Amino acid sequence: MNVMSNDLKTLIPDTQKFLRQEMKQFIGGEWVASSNSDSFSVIDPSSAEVLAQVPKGNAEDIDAAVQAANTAFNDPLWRDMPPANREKLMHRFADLIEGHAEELGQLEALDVGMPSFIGQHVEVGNVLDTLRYMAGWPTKINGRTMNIGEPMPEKRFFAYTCREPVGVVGAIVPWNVPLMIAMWKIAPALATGCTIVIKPSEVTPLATLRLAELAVDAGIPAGVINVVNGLGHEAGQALVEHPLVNKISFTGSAVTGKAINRTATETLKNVTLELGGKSPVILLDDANLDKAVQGISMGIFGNTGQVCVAGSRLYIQRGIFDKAVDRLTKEARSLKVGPGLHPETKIGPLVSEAHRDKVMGLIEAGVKAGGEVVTGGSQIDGPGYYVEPTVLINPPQSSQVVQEEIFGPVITAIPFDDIDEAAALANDTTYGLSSYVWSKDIQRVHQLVPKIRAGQVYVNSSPFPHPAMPMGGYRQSGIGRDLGEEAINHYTEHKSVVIGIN
Ligand code: TXE
Repeated sequence: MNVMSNDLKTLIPDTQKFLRQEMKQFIGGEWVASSNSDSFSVIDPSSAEVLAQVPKGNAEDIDAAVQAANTAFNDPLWRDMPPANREKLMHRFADLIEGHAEELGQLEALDVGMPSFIGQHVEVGNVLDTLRYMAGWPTKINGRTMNIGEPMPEKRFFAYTCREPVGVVGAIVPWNVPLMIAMWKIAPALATGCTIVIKPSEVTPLATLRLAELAVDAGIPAGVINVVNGLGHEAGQALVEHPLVNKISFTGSAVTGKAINRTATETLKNVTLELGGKSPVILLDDANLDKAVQGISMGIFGNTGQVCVAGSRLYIQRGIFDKAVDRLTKEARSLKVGPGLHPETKIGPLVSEAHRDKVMGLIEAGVKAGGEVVTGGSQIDGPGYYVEPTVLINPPQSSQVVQEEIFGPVITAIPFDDIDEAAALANDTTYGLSSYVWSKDIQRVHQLVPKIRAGQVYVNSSPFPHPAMPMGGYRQSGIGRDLGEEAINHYTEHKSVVIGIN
């Protein structure tokens, strides 16, 4: 075993057993062979070795899954289930996931490359928090009675609104935190009485398949959660086109999000898009530098920077620029890079060779544009797809490395003089997903927060998606919101009922 590769002998028996089974589609509550014999390989990014062969589903498989989801949606067993029973099922599902947290964490470590400790405790932790938070909603989704007066002479009315599930949801999920993002779409679907067909990323499908199996073990009726593996332009496209799918919830790149939005227009689907970001971090000169450096480091190097809310553009008030860069450099150098299953690993490999090459290309473009690498900047030789945590100072604000989402362990640092300049630099991007402010001065914080055009502002904190807080972006970071009450709204239709009573 290469020291930079996962040692599969350290996997727990449950994970080994799951990896040995033949991967199929999960449709109507059972494993189903794909309509064709094509498959793709799932690769361990720490070793470039094949972990599993997964069927390459097509429009026929998507149709079978959508039909199963539509049947389950119209089945009184699910449709008329009392909200408290739905809540109970969701808690049972969460308890079962909790019992399998180590297995799921290991699958994420193998598939994505993240440290298995993070997979088990941070990612699966968020999966559980999301499911349990959303389990509180079924009993609280209500309409209103409306006083519409007497709009016609001598005719009286009783009027109310009610909320109904939007129907069959198509969820298209990326590879960076696959299980967590799948649950951001599954949990509101369960809470509102929708059914769902998930198309995981072809790069990281394993843990999502295991999750669907656990849902059935928890008693969630067959057909409520279905998983079809396949490529984006085949299975993904077929899901977006399918006339029985009422809503698409997508997380991924802005380019694909725009294409999906165009396709979904044909059948006028309800669409939620959570796209990329290029999130600014504003470090003011009064901040607690120890805490700020740790938080900034976690916010860009966590999950090897493959996080949509990664704080990738650091703006430092000029007086503390050198000191802050020096501290961040030391912090970056202290992070242990290695395979996900190794207990000391803090930073895993990037998810694929193609993605590693994209990240390296952007670092090189940043240097060509005038940026200076103060630490990192290189890939690490070996079979895995490793890139050193990288700090790049003073690239031009207009350069590709500052404007384009890198999705890797790379942070740029640029000085500013006052908060108006900081806000202008922060907003100088096509994105608007997340943002970060580090300062102890509450007045300056409150002056800055309203100036920032982004769906989230974290003050004196690295990012953590809380299930009660809506998650999504301004501008080209997306449409709509995952999580929170906003997600419940996106998964329900509002019906107005007006009854003449005389
Ligand atoms: O994303 P895609 P990719 C960003 C990040 C990354 C870049 C490219 O910058 O480097 O996107 O990653 C499915 N119809 N983010 O190429 O293409 C695809 O199969 C329907 C940010 O992996 O967006 C996968 O399941 N579906 C992001 C999913 O879309 C299609 C997370 C995401 O793939 C499709 C991931 C189509 N035509 C990448 N084409 C975030 N917001 O967190 C592809 N797919």
